Amino acid sequence: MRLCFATNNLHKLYEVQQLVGNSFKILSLSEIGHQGDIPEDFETMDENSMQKAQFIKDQYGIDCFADDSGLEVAALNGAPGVYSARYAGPQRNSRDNNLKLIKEMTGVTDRFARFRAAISLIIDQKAQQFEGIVEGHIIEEMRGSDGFGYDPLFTPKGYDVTFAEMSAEEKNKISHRGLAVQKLVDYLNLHGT
Ligand code: ITT
Repeated sequence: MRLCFATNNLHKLYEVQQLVGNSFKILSLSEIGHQGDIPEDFETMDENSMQKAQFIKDQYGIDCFADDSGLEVAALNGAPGVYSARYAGPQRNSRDNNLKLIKEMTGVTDRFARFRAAISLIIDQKAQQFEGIVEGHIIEEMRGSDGFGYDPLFTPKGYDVTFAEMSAEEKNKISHRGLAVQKLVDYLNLHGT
């Protein structure tokens, strides 16, 4: 079986390819000939991930899935949340985003945060959604060089290391995306696709 992963984020693509292994073949957007942005106009991850999957399904007629994800920080009332990619501005730069988060969290004692991933799948004219959440804390300075996005500032609950100090395999075992993709794989196995 072949499914397109409707993402322009190559880090997400890499993580999901590692997770899925040989269960099914993932087609990237470049492999199906898509270039450019995919609209994400809503204010929830569930709606945005469905919009991304539906956009590719409508344009190319191919079964696909999409991930919309982000970091929700309790002391910031859930920000950056659905705006995680563009927290510090439309340049969508991870370093700028991390520096802004460090600044917003200066002097804040409640460091609780969670990553959330919403995956939408469109297959055989049916839509399904899968969620993954990982809880943890925001540290004061960036640590580690693996991963992407806010990984250098996030320590998952029960760990001293950040996601950026873990291998992709270690991160995938406990991450929001890892948990959501596991549900996606289980669904596909159960439905014999
Ligand atoms: P696509 O929409 O093309 O998939 P994107 O990067 O724009 O790529 P999102 O709109 O879902 O994806 O934004 C997700 C942002 O949330 C991402 O750019 C990071 O800033 C952050 N994020 C999500 N998952 C993360 C993870 O596993 N580690 C670190 N940061 C993450």
